[in-house]
Amino acid sequence: MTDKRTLIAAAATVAVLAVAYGAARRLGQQLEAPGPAASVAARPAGAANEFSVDATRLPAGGPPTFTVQQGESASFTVVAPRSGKLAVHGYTEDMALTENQPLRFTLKAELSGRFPMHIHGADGSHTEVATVEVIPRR
Ligand SMILES: [Cu+2]
Repeated sequence: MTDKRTLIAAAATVAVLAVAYGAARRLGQQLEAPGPAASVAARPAGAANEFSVDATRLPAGGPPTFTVQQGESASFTVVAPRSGKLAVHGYTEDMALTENQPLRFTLKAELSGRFPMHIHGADGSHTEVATVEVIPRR
């Protein structure tokens, strides 16, 4: 190796080490920097909005109410005692429903208010199985 090449190699090594040292210092400062503790515990929007109702055995107190904050999404699973259609009036079109087969769907809670979830049975029955309550944004 010539002296010139040795010099270039040494300069390159110094440059790489300088960049690595700077990066390590910055990383160390980030790790030590105190952050707001609350942000760690913050719940991601919509994370807990999963609801299910087994309409083959509704609770004695009546159909459940599922509460969602306006702007969030919610997922639902419904098991029905009869085939037909399921609708959340004000939110969804009729969705095909097969007896004892879970129907899963998601909606984005854009409108606030109370919205009945009905089974429109193929036998002509009309049964409320839940209410979706969307709490208005403040
Ligand atoms: Cu209806």
